[in-house]
Amino acid sequence: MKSIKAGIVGAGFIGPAHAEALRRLPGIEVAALAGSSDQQAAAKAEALGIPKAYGDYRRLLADREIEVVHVCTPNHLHYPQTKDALAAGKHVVCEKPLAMTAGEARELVELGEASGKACAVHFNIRYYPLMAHVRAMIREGELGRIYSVRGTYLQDWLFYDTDYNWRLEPQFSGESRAVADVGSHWMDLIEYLTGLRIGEVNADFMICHRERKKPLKPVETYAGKLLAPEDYASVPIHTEDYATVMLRFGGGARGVLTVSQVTAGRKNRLYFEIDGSKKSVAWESELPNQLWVGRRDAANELLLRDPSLVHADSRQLISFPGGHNEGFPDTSKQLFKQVYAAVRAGGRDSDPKYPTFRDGLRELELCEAIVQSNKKSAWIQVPEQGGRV
Ligand code: SOE
Repeated sequence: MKSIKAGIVGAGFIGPAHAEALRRLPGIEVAALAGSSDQQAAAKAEALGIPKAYGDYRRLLADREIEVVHVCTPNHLHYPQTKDALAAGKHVVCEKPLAMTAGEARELVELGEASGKACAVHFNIRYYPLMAHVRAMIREGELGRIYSVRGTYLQDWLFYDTDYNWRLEPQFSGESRAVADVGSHWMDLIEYLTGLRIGEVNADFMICHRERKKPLKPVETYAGKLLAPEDYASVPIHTEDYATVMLRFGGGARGVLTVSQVTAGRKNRLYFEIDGSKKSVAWESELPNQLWVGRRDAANELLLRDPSLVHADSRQLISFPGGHNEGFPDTSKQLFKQVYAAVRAGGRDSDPKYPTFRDGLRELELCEAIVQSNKKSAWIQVPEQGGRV
């Protein structure tokens, strides 16, 4: 099998996670890393054992042996770097959000589809094996008609006013923070699982820390806990730490989502409950190997991830026997497995098995509707053709 060479752009929290997941798949070589300077890229590449280091991503794009580019930089760079990667003839796996605005994302969808290349967005939560099981349960009618969906995505890495990261600055991160950063995963997952589309949203945002203490040097995501308080300057904050969004789905189902980046003790917990006319299900990402199934007239169940107990679609995403828990790094591995199968088969296909740029656009459209709803304190319709260009 000829190995496919990947290049990673971005050496912060998620770039190395992409590299690690890729290395666990056969026939893929992580050949190059691009960072923010020659020095930083060389140091990171050496630490990760990646042979080539570039201080400018354009040099990685000019490297003819790189076929697939992973865009893992701060949000404001996703659009220009993805556009340049497509222009350089590469397949692209872009971190979420695909762009800063739905308008930019729409352009990338068009360019991506015209390119004939595989164009993926890293909505990795879909790839916890039990998510494929829930999706199959819903598709096959086991839950019945979906009445409602509730859930949360809670984190605590921005809990203190001394916690700081580029995600707090709208020019790098976008107009929404908590909703766009983690709510987007939840909404992507729920639409994917249920097949329902969110038609209208009504949102209420809160900023807990209107001022934060910004460190005098850059801090990688999740690395802020290591700094001492005297190294900070006070800056105003304009994006939400916390939000609740009511949801009206097409077909009549209702939902509610709460996101927070200031909930002590919740490290990175996506939770949902889906109520159907026959059964309910509940799942959380911090205990991803178990699924609660609720019944009215029989005992509830706790399904443990085990290849012999789950739907065939879920079995495809399982690499280890029951009891040998799989987690966050496995989700990226499974997502990349689908993308690289498409790359090996020549690129874009008519029914991609991974989240595409259209899914990236969909989340930006949802986030823009949510931001607007919070500003107007009103229900806002999500574009009818959401995700379409
Ligand atoms: C930071 O809040 C973050 O890294 C998100 O950007 C990710 O998508 C999520 O996986 C965990 O938290």
